[in-house]
Amino acid sequence: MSKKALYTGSFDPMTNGHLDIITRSAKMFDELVVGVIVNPNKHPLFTEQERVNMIEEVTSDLDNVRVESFEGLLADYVNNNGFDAVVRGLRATTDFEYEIQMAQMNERLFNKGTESVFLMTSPRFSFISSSMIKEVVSLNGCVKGLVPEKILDEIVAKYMNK
Ligand code: COD
Repeated sequence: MSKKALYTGSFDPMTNGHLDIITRSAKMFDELVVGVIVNPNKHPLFTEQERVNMIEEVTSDLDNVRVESFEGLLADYVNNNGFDAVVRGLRATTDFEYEIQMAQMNERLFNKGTESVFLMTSPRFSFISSSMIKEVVSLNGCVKGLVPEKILDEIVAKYMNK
């Protein structure tokens, strides 16, 4: 039976750490949906559409990957769309503490035994986070090699237009 997974995040903006998790999990499942979460209480730098477009551009060569965005409870989206697994990435013990809480809460909320699946970060990407990228770019630092080449200019331009 074909297996369908969801990789969720804020992706504000997408980094090479995210791309690595997407590429690796796309090999593990028949279908991978990258789910951009829209939280009305947060104020992301990039709009929902910009985040979706950037991920679509970068993953256009991965045939079994598509990008969606959604608002509200992750478990509702998972239950309504019948995912077999939710993929998350782990970098450090700080990620672990948050992720185990979220996985255990979701275990109660998921309907049909959807599994949370964790992939360890690749060492070369372990220090990368969206917030670190934004801080460096805002101070005119170079993030080449840390975000996908195709969206580097768009990320830098965001701060030039501010
Ligand atoms: N290497 C490997 N993995 C990475 C890297 C990297 N360099 N950078 C990020 N990741 C992983 C993160 O650990 C995470 O698993 C994923 O990629 C996405 O990361 P972010 O930073 O874009 O997104 P988060 O972690 O801020 O997203 C949090 C959510 C928005 C997904 C979460 O808050 C949520 O699910 N909200 C929905 C509301 C809800 O259902 N709440 C109840 C949860 S129980």
